[in-house]
Amino acid sequence: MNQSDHRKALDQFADRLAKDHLGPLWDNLGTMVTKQPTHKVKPYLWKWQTIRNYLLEAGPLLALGRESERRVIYLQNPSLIHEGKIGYATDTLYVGIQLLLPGEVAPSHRHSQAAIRFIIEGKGDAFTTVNGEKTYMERGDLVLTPPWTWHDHGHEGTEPVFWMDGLDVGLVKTLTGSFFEPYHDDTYPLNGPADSSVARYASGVRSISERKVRGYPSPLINYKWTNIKQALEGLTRLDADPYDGYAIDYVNPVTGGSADARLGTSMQKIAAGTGTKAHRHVHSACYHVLEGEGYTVINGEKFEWTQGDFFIVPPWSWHEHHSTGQTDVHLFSMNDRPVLEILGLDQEEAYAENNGNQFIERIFQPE
Ligand code: GTQ
Repeated sequence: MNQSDHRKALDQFADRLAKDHLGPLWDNLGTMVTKQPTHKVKPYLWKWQTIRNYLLEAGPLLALGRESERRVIYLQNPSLIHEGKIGYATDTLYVGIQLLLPGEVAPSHRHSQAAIRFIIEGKGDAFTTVNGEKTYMERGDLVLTPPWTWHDHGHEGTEPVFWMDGLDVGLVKTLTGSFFEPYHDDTYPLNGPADSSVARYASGVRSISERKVRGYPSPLINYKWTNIKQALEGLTRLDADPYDGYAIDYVNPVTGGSADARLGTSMQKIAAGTGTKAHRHVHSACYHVLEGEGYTVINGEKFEWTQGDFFIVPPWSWHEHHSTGQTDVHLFSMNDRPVLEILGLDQEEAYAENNGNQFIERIFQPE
């Protein structure tokens, strides 16, 4: 057989296999086992003022109740909508921004997705209850709602409260593990004083009454901004990480592992006028700019941001952060690192060229 007859015979053979729902690995190994991660997730950036204005407009439009349990507008990554991935910021992560008005109740429910909340505007008079522990939410706090815990939100103050919701929606969907249940009442009964876990754990110590507490989920449900800020200030006496600046992971105080077992959460400080070198890693991340202004370069594209904005760093994408204002930058981010790490999949690589900084080829324009 000459070469083209040989190829034809193999193709005909493959066609016969396909009719019996079988396939030849020799034609498709490279598609299945790619040399590097492949995906369709593009970076994107959303401006805070746009989101905030839409939410305020939705305020009087939408009454909270069992028909519409949460007043949330989610980030839709335009690169994923074509695949029908509703509410996907990345293939694994979801981000919503929630508005709760004074006196409102967002009724209690639970789901198998892990959820975190990062408070954008709030003075500590709106709260979430998590399995009966009520925790008040202030700007900069990270609140955990571990998988399958009952949670409702309420508001005892006078000003609108905004926060970021992060859930592992895509991950759980891929793993076909989604379950949801409404509670039979609007609110779940309280089981003790408000913020008892903050009292017991917030300083990285443990009350002796907690010696028998299991490590899962994290017994601490609210990581107060005042404590996190202090931790970052402490780090600034040391050298900044070349890729992340001064950065912390939120951790479970019993195990030292990720605060939420599946959703990774970090806060990084990029000191005024400084920047990082570029690197890439398998885990993807959704960023929220808590404070400051600057830009992030992602695969050669410049994303300029100011306080309140959100942006996406897709998997295996070169990225570096730069502060441009007079004040320090604080970037909060959520990622899928804990899951990739436990599966042994989170590789990391430093950008080698140009002393570690990318050449800027494009400036991001919204679609
Ligand atoms: O507040 O419980 O953005 O269950 C998405 C799903 C918020 C919540 C979201 C949720 C919630």
